Amino acid sequence: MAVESKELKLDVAVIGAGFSGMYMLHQLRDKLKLNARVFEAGDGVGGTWYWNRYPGARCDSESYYYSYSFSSELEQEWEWTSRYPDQPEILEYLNHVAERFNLKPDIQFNTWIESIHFEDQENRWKLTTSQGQQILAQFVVTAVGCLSTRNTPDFPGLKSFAGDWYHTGVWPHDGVDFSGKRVGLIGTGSTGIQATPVIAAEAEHLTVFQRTANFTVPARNAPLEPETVVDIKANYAEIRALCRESAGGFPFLLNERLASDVSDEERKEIYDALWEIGGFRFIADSFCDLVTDLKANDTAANFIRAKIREIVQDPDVAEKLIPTSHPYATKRPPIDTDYFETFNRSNVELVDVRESPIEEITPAGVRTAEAEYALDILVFATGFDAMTGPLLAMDIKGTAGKTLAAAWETGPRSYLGLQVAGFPNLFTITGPGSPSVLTNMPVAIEQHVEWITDCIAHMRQQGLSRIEAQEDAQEEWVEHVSAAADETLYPLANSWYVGANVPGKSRVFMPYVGGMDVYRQRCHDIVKEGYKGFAFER
Ligand code: NA7
Repeated sequence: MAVESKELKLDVAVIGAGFSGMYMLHQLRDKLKLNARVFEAGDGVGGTWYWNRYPGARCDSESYYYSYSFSSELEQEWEWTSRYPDQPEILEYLNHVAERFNLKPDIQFNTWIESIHFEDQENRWKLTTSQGQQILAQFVVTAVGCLSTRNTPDFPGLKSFAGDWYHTGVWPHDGVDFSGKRVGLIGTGSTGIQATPVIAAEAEHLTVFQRTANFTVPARNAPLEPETVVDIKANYAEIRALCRESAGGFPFLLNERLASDVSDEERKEIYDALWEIGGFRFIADSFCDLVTDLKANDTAANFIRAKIREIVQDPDVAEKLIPTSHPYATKRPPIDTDYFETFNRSNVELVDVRESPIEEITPAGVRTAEAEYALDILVFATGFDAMTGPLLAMDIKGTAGKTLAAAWETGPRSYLGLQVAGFPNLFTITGPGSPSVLTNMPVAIEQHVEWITDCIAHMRQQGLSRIEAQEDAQEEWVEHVSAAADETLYPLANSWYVGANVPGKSRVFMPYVGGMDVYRQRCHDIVKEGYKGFAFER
């Protein structure tokens, strides 16, 4: 690990050592030969996969394409063991990458960046760590992830709880022993849906507190057969090319048929077959209008609702589990292993907190408007202050001392999700306004890292010292991001995509829904047009 020095001068300071920060470091240091260092709050690499160690934590993208594509040696030597990699395996992979590319000596761990202030005259940033260390850098690249600032609802009485409580996003490294315990779990997003069956199998009793019933389809996880691994490795070039060409960064193109193109019977057969295949194929291989046409969406939503009624034995519990508040996939669609089946267990209870809200946490457990639930352990699977949270958690001040918080008072504004006007030489990997969370993340990350690398290389070659997104280009992009969202059903849901999960957050659809393929082309064209929308200075 890099050693802290009092005032450090860098070409580039990178914040965060997850998928993005690690690849960014590799590009800056090993390709451009720049003096770069990564600052990481944790004591290891991995980002999301370092922090989210909750039971059942697993990726929803399949292992063979939820990985870096930049090194064919890496993809040939690494062996994934299951269809969807679990958290320990992804963390092991990321540690392997860090070792293989000798990244750790240039990552400063246990370091929280408190402030990032622009020094206008010098065209450089001054960063301050929580330990008081100061760093001067020409460029700053934030690689802080989209879902890394935890959302812990401020329930009255939490401090009085006599048991132990945990947020899934900062799980103890040596795990939590649920055996013989009465456990409460708040939240039924992707995390709660993954954790529920695993905790239920271990705990004496599990109470799931659900605010919004969620759609989920089976993941159908399984070990990867040796022949499958051989086949994947033989076809990696094609797989990666498909990932780069597709709208979602997946190695399969969206089916182009409409839900109305087929009869009711055929549609049911298609959904039945995809339910068996599992995972995001349910969306990609069914119909292309599920998130743009409410009638089409209803066909998928009603199919899943019927499945819930079929799986869950108690009809009252089934009705509570049936989502009615939003169209399918307009909240991030989870995939699961035995989620609905878990509610057939005698040690699992479902509490609808929309019907009877949580009023307080008591020393003994959780008290809703109707009853008190005695608990030994409370798990918050309550998500994140998504996309803007990790950036606003730092005190970022751009030109004329304007803070990022002020610039984003009414919601995030950026050019391509890569830069913010008024914040020169600051790049935001998978920032709001880019496809990010709507894609297979490593694909979006690699595209941003490579674009930033090329941009800095261009500046060095041309003797340019400052790049800044232009207000008018930013305005146009913000409008485009919002118009693209308005063509879909996404804005109908109270999701973290629009910030609805965090009280008081401006309601803005944050990721770019126009597709990774379209976005990639746009970024490419902008470079071809002489970095249109960006201003440079010598
Ligand atoms: P999510 O998807 O934001 O889910 C959080 C869950 O917690 C969701 O069910 C929320 O209900 C619930 N929640 C949040 N605040 C409260 C309060 N105050 N009371 C009761 N319930 C609450 O986060 P995840 O960690 O599951 O997933 C995040 C992403 O990580 C995921 O989408 C993948 O991309 C990976 P709500 O639906 O808001 O009513």
